[in-house]
Amino acid sequence: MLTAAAKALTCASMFEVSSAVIETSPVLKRSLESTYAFVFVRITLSASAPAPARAKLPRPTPAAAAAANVVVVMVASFVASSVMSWLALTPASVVVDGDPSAFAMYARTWFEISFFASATPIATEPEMTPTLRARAAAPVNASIVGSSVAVSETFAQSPAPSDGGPAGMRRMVTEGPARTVTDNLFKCDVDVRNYRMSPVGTITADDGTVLTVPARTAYQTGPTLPDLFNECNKITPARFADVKADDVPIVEIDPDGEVITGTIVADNYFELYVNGKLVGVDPVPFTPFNSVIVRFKAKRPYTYALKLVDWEEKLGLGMETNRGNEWHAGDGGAIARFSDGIVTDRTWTAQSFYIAPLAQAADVVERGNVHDTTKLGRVHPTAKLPDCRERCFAVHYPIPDNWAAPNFDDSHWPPAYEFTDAEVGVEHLPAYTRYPEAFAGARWIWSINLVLDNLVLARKTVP
Ligand SMILES: [Ca+2]
Ligand SMILES: [Ca+2]
Repeated sequence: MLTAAAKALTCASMFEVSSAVIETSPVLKRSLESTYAFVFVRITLSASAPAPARAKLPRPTPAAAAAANVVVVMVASFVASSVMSWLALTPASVVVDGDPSAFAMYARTWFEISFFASATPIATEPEMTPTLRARAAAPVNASIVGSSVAVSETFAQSPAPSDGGPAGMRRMVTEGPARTVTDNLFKCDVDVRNYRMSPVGTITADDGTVLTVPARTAYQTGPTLPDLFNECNKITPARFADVKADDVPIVEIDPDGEVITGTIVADNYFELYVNGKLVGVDPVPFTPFNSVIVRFKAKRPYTYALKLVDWEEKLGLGMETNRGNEWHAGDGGAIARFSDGIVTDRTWTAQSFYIAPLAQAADVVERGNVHDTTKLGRVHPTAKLPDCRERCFAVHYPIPDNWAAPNFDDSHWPPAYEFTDAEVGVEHLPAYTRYPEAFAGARWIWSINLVLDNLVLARKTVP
């Protein structure tokens, strides 16, 4: 039997491809709410030994020819499965979707390709009658079914395809509300309209990581930045010309640097770092809306880094009360202008690290380096908000320890997205609109989704 198989293999290796037919057929697959179109290539090879060689060849027994067929199909299947696995595990090569079900679809598609491949006779020696071909294909099909089931299960259990991708792309998923740790970070001494408590909580992600929501901040430990406009401190200058910038203390980054003045507004909270050093924190974590003026001394080159938080009342769920609806998803935004000529705009980089509320974690799709939720809408009022309420999901990404450092490589972060005053909803905020010269030329920035992205890190290096 072994000798016969060897002879058949010799025979098979001398086959030449006399014709190749490539067919493409679209296969529509429905998964969860989405329909994906898969086009797979079915290759039918009709092979026969060249006439001169055929005469000299030992005629393989039907069993040997069948065994050769099995070996050829097995090798082809192994190569195909290796390519599929490689594609599926290489996010740069295949970005179909960010959820495990997409992997399962790969596996199913792989099974179909394998099935068609095995059902297609590869060796078409005259001895290979239809019955013999079917008999030869049977064990192959059986082994492919077995391996496909195993591959399918492996893929279905895999985390997002971003695993193994660029650093920082590992997603963590949470479901439901966080546990409140702090009821309120900030109390306004003045009775103002639109005051909100700023709670902090913790929630455990699917991988066991305990996350702080809406964000881990330096609010309680870092220096508070001076007010440009803050109703709670009764600092509300009528004009920017009334602001005494010279009275603002200078934070020293470099002793021999130049003094730079900046004005910043965030919806809702920000921390400013220069060269990895915390210059200061936003005095008001949530609302009322406020603005700051900051001065620091730094020497070029230096790097601005902003931690930006859209605060929340429903901890872990990215929601707050709005016009009587306690399950409203708020939106973010930040704008800054510095005396060195730097303004917030699309030349900054910005990445999202906490995305909520989501009906399902699969709504966040890692496209290249973007944590994309575009299909849900990026701004109010077009943003499609889920009705999952306290059962909503959130997707988090680990924050690199050195994200604010000048040598942190942010080349894998997307460019910041710019938003209009109307999109951010700040057309009537005196903390911002009262001082147009303080923000001239600057644009509101955020990561791709102004509504769903709740923790955003942004950077800009000044050469
Ligand atoms: Ca604020
Ligand atoms: Ca939000």
